[in-house]
Amino acid sequence: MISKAMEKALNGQINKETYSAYLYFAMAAYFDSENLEGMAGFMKVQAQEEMGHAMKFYNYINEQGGRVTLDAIDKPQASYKNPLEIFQLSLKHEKFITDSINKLMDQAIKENDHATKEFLHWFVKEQVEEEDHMAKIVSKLERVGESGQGLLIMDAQLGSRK
Ligand code: OFO
Repeated sequence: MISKAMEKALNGQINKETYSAYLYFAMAAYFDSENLEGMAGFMKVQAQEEMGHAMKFYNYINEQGGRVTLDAIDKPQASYKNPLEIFQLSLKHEKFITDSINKLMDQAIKENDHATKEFLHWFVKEQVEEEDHMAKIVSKLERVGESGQGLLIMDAQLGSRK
């Protein structure tokens, strides 16, 4: 069993993970409109992973005899300056998610909720990877600068993500 406060907080995370998926789909749509299919493909895979994260919370709440309740999803930004801005925003967003996971962990510790702490460990590790992944892409795109050729190489590289 989880507390009512924990149930509410975990439901809040379902919303954030689903918003993450929506945000990355919006970014994919921008890339598709710019004919950067590799980057679009990368963001589609990312969006699917985020739905997987939302489902982990969904399943955990149910396993713990809680009630899943879904809230409205915010509208994501639709237009962007360039690929660098998109990956900078992605990194910023992942930092926001890390902060949210850390707050859930703080709550689980405060409530002495060992099962939820165990469940959240996967996300603590996942966020280290997510931030590292986005930060590396930002750094490469900064080096690419205005080079069209560099951008196409990055597009091909990012498109190889399965
Ligand atoms: Fe991007 O890790 Fe979930 O939100």
